[in-house]
Amino acid sequence: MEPREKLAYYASLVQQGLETWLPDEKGELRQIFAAARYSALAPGKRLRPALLMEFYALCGGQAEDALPFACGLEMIHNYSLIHDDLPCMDDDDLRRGRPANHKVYGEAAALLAGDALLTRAFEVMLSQSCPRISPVWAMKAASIIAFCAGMEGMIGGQMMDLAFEKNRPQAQQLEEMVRLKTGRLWLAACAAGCALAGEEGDKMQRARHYADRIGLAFQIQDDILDCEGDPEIFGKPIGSDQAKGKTTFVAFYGLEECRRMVQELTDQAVQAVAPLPGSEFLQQLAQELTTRQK
Ligand code: GRG
Repeated sequence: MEPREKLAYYASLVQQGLETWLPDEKGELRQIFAAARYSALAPGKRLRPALLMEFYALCGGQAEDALPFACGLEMIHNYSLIHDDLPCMDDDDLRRGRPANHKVYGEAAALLAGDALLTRAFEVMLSQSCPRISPVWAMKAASIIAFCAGMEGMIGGQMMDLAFEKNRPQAQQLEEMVRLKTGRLWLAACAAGCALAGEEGDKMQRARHYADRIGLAFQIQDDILDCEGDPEIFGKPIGSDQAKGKTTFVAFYGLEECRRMVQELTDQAVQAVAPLPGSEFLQQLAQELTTRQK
């Protein structure tokens, strides 16, 4: 399968999985399901679940068997976006070109929708896992994902980001914050994919290195797009980081240097997986992220 075709295939699996595990509930629970579905079923790129399934397949698994984990990770990603948009966090009105969750359902429901996605993620990962996946490996993968989403991961990074609104960070602190806040979910995708297949050796090491490099490149590209992207395609206003006084990679290094850094990090990501047979999709995906517009 061509890389683009494969990404579309993975995205379609994720869409089906999310429809199954976040059904259109009627009755008393209609509102919480609707709020969770509004964000989770929105047109995201589904990159993290695609990476999880691809690394699982690269380690010898059947990609479809990892779907509960891929969807769980996507639910966690969506919970973080809902909470990130809240007025007490980044206070954004738009996400993926549509009103943010709290703009449609209100702040209290948005908070609960995020919580609901986080808990549902672990329910799905730990109750739907496939008989071909050893429970020990499933537990390992779930614990990697929990660690990456938690205090030494995404939540810790978000807390650092909030602190940086008062005390401007040094470049190294900014990089560390980004590694945690957004990088750790890339790590979760790549490492959990390997762990589900019982892989702990060379491929796991390469997956971790790949995740680290694309995670940073992705965030720097995000900062570039916040300066010069097309708001229609990017799905939110341009210049919002600057308007909020956020310290970004562009503020430290300038646009030209940031473009160079994205390319360098991408090359390193490609090199990390290039020795692995069947890694063409991963290589191509890393390259495509350098030219992404959304
Ligand atoms: C509030 C607990 C909590 C965490 C928030 C993830 C996060 C931490 C903040 C997101 C801030 C942000 C928008 C960073 C830019 C990088 C990023 C995560 C972009 C969104 O990811 P994509 O482009 O989204 O993969 P799609 O829409 O394709 O799913």
